[in-house]
Amino acid sequence: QALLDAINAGIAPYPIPDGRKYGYGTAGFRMKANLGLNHVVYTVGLLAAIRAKKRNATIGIMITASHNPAEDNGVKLVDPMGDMLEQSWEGYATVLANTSNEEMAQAYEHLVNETLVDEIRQLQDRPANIVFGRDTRTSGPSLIKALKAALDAVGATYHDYGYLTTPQLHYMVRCVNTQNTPYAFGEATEDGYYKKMANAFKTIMYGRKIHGSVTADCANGVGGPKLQELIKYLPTAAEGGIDIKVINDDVLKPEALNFDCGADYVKTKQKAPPSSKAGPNERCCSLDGDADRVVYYFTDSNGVFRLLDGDRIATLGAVFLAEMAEKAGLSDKLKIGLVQTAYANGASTEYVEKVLKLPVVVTPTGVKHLHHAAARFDIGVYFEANGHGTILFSDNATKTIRETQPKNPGQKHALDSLSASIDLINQTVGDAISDMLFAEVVLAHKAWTMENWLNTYIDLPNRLVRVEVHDRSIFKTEDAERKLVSPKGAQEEITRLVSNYTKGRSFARASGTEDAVRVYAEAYSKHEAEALAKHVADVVK
Ligand code: NG1
Ligand code: ZN
Repeated sequence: QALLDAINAGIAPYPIPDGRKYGYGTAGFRMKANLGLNHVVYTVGLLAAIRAKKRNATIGIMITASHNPAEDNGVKLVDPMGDMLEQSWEGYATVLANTSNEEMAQAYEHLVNETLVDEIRQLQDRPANIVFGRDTRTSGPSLIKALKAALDAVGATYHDYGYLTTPQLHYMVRCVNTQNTPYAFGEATEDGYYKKMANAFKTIMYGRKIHGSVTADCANGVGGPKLQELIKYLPTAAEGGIDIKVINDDVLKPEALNFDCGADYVKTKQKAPPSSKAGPNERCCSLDGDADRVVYYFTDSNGVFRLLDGDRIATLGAVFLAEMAEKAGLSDKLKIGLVQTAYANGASTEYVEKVLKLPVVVTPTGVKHLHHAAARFDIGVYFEANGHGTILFSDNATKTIRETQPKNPGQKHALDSLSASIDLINQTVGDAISDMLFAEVVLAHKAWTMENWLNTYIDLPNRLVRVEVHDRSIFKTEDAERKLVSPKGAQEEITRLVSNYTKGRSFARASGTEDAVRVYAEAYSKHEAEALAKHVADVVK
């Protein structure tokens, strides 16, 4: 009863504003921070404690709203290996968030009984340990206060990391939970994170040189100060390292966050942030507000803006890893594959299958689907076109790479590069800073300019349109969202339209984050891609 009283007392300052409904979506809870998010965060604290007992491990909580406007915020849970919360628990999170203050203690007790049903006594007595971090939004501190109130109420132990990027928090969770095991991931400190990455970078760069500088737009988010910190650990250009020009790293002006800058701006607007001073052919990249997404771009000699999105980073990574695996003599032992969604440009898929001769798996939209599919390869490369992605190395791959004895210097270099890649890449989740360093390393290895990278294949012209519909729930898909099974007859109509276009491909699906249906179309020419998109949009309207 003391516990239940504590829960009730703790949540008293955080009622649900009238009529609010919350849902744990693809990226956790996300909304305007002043619409009762502290209530939601409190319930997430309660759930995290239950989850920690259930898994007998440390659970992570990240407070961020990524690329959303400055007045938004959000919260998500991180499972023990640094992966996203298991899907079956998203429903519990939603139920608890929508519980009124009066019923909170009861709901908590009910959830404990339901989820810790197996060996309820032992599990209840287990300690619950939680780690958390937040981005730079001004609503952060008050949300952390609500979170701590929940954790104190249920007697959980916790560590507050303060400011972290989302992928840094994922890294910490995995480090804490793998300490003193054969799978130790690293030291669970920021210093440990930077050292691991910088050491891997130095190994993989041995004997190579990065040409020119890279301008990194940090969306005026938490990635700015963190990237500045990492730079202190990296060799400078003069020392054979890297020249990173950090821009948009102002975290003191809250309203500047994600405003006219950042990965989402660049990808959606298809242009460089106005603040960028980079000249023609200069390498640029943009992170998003919590630094889990990155896209590259440059302006070519004709002044045309060129975007190198997640598809391009994925193929770049695959080229490099396949080449290193071959040089290491491990091509037969390591099954390398790429995971994409239906939004990946058809030319990238063809390039991977026909030129690189690697398998491509297509999954539904949403990072967790891609992540799981990638885990089935020895080396699984996955990226969404928007720049969120990473590369997974299986235990078998890690062991094979680390235990193979090189027979000549070439093989040794390849093995060292693969081994360092395992450490350079944040395998828990997409990490803009880590992905950026990896892309830089690969470009240096191949001595590729931005033009070279762009010319590996030519994107098919494409068009993405958002269609407002009366009820998007009637749009049901199969085959990784590429075919509609409902409404009846729609797919036949789309298939017929597509057959009229050279290299035509199109699909429609309900968005998981907005109240709309998205139609994607690509074809041989820009004109055709646009016409196809328009016709398919007419079918779903
Ligand atoms: P929806 O709204 O379900 O299409 C969008 C993005 C995804 C992903 C999620 C956020 C497109 C076409 N879709 O999903 O790639 O980033 O938001 O998790 O860009
Ligand atoms: Zn993000």
